[in-house]
Amino acid sequence: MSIDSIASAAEALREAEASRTPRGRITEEWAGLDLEAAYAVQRANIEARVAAGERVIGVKLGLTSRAKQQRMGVDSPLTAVLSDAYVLPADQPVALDRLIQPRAEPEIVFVMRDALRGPGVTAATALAAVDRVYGGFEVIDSRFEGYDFALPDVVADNASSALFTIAGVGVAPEGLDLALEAVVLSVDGEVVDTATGAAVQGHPAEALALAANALAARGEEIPAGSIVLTGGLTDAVPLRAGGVVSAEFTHLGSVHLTAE
Ligand code: OOG
Ligand code: MG
Repeated sequence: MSIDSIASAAEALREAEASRTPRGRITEEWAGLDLEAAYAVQRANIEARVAAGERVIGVKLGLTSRAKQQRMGVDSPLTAVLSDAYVLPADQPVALDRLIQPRAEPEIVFVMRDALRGPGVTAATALAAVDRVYGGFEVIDSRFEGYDFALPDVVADNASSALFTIAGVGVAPEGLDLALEAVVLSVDGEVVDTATGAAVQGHPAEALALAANALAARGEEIPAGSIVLTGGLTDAVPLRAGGVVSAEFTHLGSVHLTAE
């Protein structure tokens, strides 16, 4: 795909986000938008954010759990980039008028002590580079109408990223069995879903290793200090004005999201 096409597809996604107007799949409009071109579109829009003064603070994985893959109809994990503009301070409500069709999903989140660079990163080496582990929520907001996308579309759309928040002060990874770390997801006090860390690639550290190895294939690494979202543990739930969505983790604390 030509550089011009990558730039125009990137602009179309920025425009959808800025105007809060969801659009159709870009893979239908830009023939030849394969996975490589999609990561180039993702990168172009991160560069635009950085040029506008935002800072890259980490990496996220998308579609690492079967719950997410089945719901979205895409069976391959992907990576995306976190900017400081996505941070939602704890206890701050989600402003629905700034978003298109927000949904919340509970995630296990790593903060890295050391850099990680693939290839060949294993779950064990990945976990050894982690400083602290947090429970959190990601708020996704696809720029595609009804979350209707193929893998290159969602890659180009920076994996539907919009906001994320993390709970508490974090826990050192050594004492945790993250495959067995459970989460209970509630909406307005009613339990709607449950999962354990094994939902994401068998273990969240497998997801972290996957990210390091996938980034290495594109010449990138996970720098020390990065925040890494390992992917929704359950299907995401829509946010509604006045509603409360809660994620209670076994050892990682509780996170509550309100929306207005
Ligand atoms: C894609 C974003 C996926 C996750 O945690 O799986 C993601 C989507 O579901 O719109 O953030
Ligand atoms: Mg997510």
